[in-house]
Amino acid sequence: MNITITDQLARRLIEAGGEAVSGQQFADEFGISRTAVWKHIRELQSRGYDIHSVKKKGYILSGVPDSLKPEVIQPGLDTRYIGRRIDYHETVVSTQIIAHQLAQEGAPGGTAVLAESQSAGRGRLARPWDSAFGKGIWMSVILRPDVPPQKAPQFTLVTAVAVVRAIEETTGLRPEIKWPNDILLNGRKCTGILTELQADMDRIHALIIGIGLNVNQERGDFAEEVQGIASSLRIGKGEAVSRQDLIRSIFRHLERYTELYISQGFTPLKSLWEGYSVTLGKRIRASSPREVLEGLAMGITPDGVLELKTDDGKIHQIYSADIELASD
Ligand code: BT5
Repeated sequence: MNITITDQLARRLIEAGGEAVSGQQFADEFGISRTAVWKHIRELQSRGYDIHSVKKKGYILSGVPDSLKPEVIQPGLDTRYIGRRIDYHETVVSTQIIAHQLAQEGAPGGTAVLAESQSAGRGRLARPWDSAFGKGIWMSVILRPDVPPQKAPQFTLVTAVAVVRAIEETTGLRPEIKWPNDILLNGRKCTGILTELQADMDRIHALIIGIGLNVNQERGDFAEEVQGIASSLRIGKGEAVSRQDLIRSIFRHLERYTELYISQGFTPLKSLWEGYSVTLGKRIRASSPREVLEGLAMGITPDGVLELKTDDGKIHQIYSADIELASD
């Protein structure tokens, strides 16, 4: 990944936190002339950076574009590894596909693939994921936890907790989790999580965690098929939400909760997860390609498996399904 001087200059300005940086300082740091500095500044302005120059002081940054480029996301990011490498694209088929390729090529754990839009974003069972340009967070994070493959499904639940916490922190909204991979806002889906695996029988090589988060869509921005079931943070809050703040917060919470899960197992996360659940204690219908079961959602096991009690008193362990609240 090539970081241009223009991008490095942008990063430097963001890190200056609103303080002026003189043209001479830039020229010295980057080994270029002051005229060249000025040209890079012009380039940044044309990309939407709000930069003005103050006589005898230098350049001051007072606004960044609504972009997910690494030079905008990474300043101020306080994670150890998640988001330290960002692979940014305007349009991709699916960030999952790119993340799988990067993982196979040996990309380090924590690498995040981000796109402004996806032409064929996907959900579970290859269902389509609507990914409007510039309106959401369409991203795939590569993790390389040293745990056996049986522990992979719980990463969906761990990620759900991380994303909910990040939404709360950034917007003050209070989303809920629908087992296993949906996050809801006022009963409508605002986030879907897709956990995929590269593994052999006893070892995970890479987990590819896909997160699709509707941030700034208005109702009309959604594809017709999902308009009746989808929501966005903007719709919930009534104002635009910063995708940049949200991504940094997701990275931070994801790192913290995955570390907790790896070191202490699911138990410390279980009660957190339960606090956000809309599923537990309700009568639900769980559909999987194999069967449809209806009954009471009793709880989740320490492994994150859903326990459902059917009317004959039998308790079923459900590993993956689509859940609807059943009308009794
Ligand atoms: C999911 O699947 O919810 C997982 C979605 C993961 C998407 C991310 S985006 C970044 C990364 N790259 C990818 O290609 N994928 C991941 P599932 O539980 O199967 O739900 C899919 C269903 O959600 C669809 O059949 C629609 O009904 C609905 N849906 C599609 N787009 C939506 C949207 N933007 N908002 C809300 N619901 C949507």
